[in-house]
Amino acid sequence: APMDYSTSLLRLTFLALGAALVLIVARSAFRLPLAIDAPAASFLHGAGGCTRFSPWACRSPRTEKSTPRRPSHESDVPRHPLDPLTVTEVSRARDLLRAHPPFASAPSALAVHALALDEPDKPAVRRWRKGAHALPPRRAVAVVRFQGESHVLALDLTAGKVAPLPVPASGYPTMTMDEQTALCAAPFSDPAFNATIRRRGVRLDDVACLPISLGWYGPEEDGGRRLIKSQCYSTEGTANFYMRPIEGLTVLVDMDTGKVVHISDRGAGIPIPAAKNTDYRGAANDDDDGTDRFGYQTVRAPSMEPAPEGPGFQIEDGHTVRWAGWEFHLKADARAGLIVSRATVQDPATGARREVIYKGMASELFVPYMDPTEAWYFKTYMDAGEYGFGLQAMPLVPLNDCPRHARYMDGVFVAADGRPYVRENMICVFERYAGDIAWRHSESPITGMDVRESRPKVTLVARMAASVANYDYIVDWEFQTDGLIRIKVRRPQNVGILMVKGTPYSHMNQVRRNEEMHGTLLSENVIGVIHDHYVTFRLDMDVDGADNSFVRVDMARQDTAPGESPRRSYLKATRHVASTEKDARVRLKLYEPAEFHVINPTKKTRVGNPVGYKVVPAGTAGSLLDPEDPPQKRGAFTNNQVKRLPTTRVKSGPVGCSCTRAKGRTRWVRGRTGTVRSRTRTWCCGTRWGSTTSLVRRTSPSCPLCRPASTSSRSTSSRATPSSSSGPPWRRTSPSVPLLPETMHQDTCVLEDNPRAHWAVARG
Ligand SMILES: [Cu+2]
Repeated sequence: APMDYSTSLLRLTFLALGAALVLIVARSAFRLPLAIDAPAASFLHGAGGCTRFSPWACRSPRTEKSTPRRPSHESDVPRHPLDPLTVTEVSRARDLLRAHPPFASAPSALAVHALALDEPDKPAVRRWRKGAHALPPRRAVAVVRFQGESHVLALDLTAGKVAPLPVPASGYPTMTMDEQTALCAAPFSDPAFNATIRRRGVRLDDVACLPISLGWYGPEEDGGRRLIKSQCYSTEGTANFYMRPIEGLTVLVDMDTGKVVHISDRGAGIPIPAAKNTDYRGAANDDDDGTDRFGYQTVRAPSMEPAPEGPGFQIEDGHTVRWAGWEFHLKADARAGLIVSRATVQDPATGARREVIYKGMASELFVPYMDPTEAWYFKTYMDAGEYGFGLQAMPLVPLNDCPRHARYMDGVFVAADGRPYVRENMICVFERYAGDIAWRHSESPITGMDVRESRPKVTLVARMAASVANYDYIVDWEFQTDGLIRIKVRRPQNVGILMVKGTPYSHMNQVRRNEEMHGTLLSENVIGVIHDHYVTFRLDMDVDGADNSFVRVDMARQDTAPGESPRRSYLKATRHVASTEKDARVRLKLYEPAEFHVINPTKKTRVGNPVGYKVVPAGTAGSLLDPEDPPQKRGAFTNNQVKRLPTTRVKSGPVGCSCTRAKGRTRWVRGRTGTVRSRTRTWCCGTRWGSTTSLVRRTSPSCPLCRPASTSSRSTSSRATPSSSSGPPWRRTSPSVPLLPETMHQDTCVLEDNPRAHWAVARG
């Protein structure tokens, strides 16, 4: 039960204050500044510095005092070509936008939906060396709305130039947080809405509404307007208001005007589920003295003290992470959440630094619900493109979300009014040790050798957690000492907070035989609706250089010839280098297994195989929807579990895609002044980032992983090095991989996996 609409602000508010007084609480929590147009420079200080668009991003004086180590964002400067826009740069971009002719006439009417670094071209980034080269010119791409129109603009922050870029043909930009928050209040401005709430015997103060993206279902639903649907819940008696839907009540709102367009009210006979036993807060089970009502032992994370010399990793210049031979650039992104770039690893045999991934990130999350009825059919969320995966990532909770020795990284994002704000502690980096063994071997007495080798499994994790309405996604990028990178997407709890449907039924004995419920009766008056979660990753692999090929290794039965062998059959691997995009569109089949390798055909291992990485989809699923079903057309990137895209498509700018309400096909453009090429057709969102997509099952414990396709003899020998030699032995393994030859230019791998609907169980 995931979903995503929503305003994290509301959730925070509910968590902090319990239910109640949504509007009033929300309004006061905004800490409205005296003047919206106060100088941006003061944005970090005091209540007056908070913009009304970033209520949770404001730093309270208390927070500042408790984190004196934190570098000042106001004086931060970019130090790497891929560093995200700084506070100063965002402010600069804002000034440029507001002075740009179309917007200068009414700058306060300008809404910034996205503003991000326009990354320099890959060759320039790969060439760049700290200290030896100046930073490439800093550029940005902005997606804005102004007087009912979308605009995409290229900003040259150094030269102070603004140039318009082509605007996607369909769809709208990611909603701003400000919009998502304001939309929660929109229904209350409509007397008919208030009347129907009262008719149900619900207090308006107890009602919380969430903006739910619409998808795209044809022009008759579109009308050229930026629309959204709002559905509401009763917060009475529980923080888990998601369990108390006011079913069948759907409010269509025009996002540009904030006005209610239409109200569909078909659920009058459906009771609001009871609040009893729905509260997930720990304190809800406590007695007055703070102990658990039933005497359950409270389990706390064991403390894991860093070594006296400090944690085993360093973060240099704010974004460059180094650990156990690994080095990568890490940053927060409003849309993708976190982005790992320029991941390289040191070869234990030669000491040389070897490239692995140029850029990797979540490109889209697609969550279609499987209920075609009026109040549910449109629930086909794109959590990244519509809501902003990074925008929804809340500050991590030290010691509970990340262990004691973790270090934290902030996100600098842009509010709708163009001002920068800081999302503190959005990413954490830490060494993980969970008691597992990375490698071991003991000799048996048979050989007479006294060998007992064992290395603890210590990994490095970069983590974020996005709270998209009721749903919390934890994304871990985990780096191993043997060269493996594992991307995990999890929800933290087996029993999460569900997006449920109200029903008149309180027991299965009331349900007619063969009645289609589109889900499971979880509790009295509550149905958990079947749905999918697809998380798509784009992995732009640069294994030992940018010249990589995508190889599919098909495994099939080979029959022996009569008399050839006592065996009648064996498994034979056949390698195909993808030469077209179609070649690298993978649909996984259990009895037609395959492996997926990204190789560098120009670089060979000692025995002559090309080096490469294997991309391993873990926990996969394929969409069962009709390919012509509107949600599936939008989410067509889920048609394949692994997909390679041509290099040319990898050039997509960071913010050029308009996902909200986009039709199946949309367009994106490269966002760079002077290099704007013709528009390229591609699927929105999933492949927007170009190259690869991996669909990950959100509910599986671990998802896709990239790892060496196999172990080279060199790495094996290094593993066998006695631990008494210099340095931690478990850090000496090789990422090199033997693979097959071939040529072809491509960029990435991918994987995917996704989930069939999960049937959740409600508490109570
Ligand atoms: Cu779910």
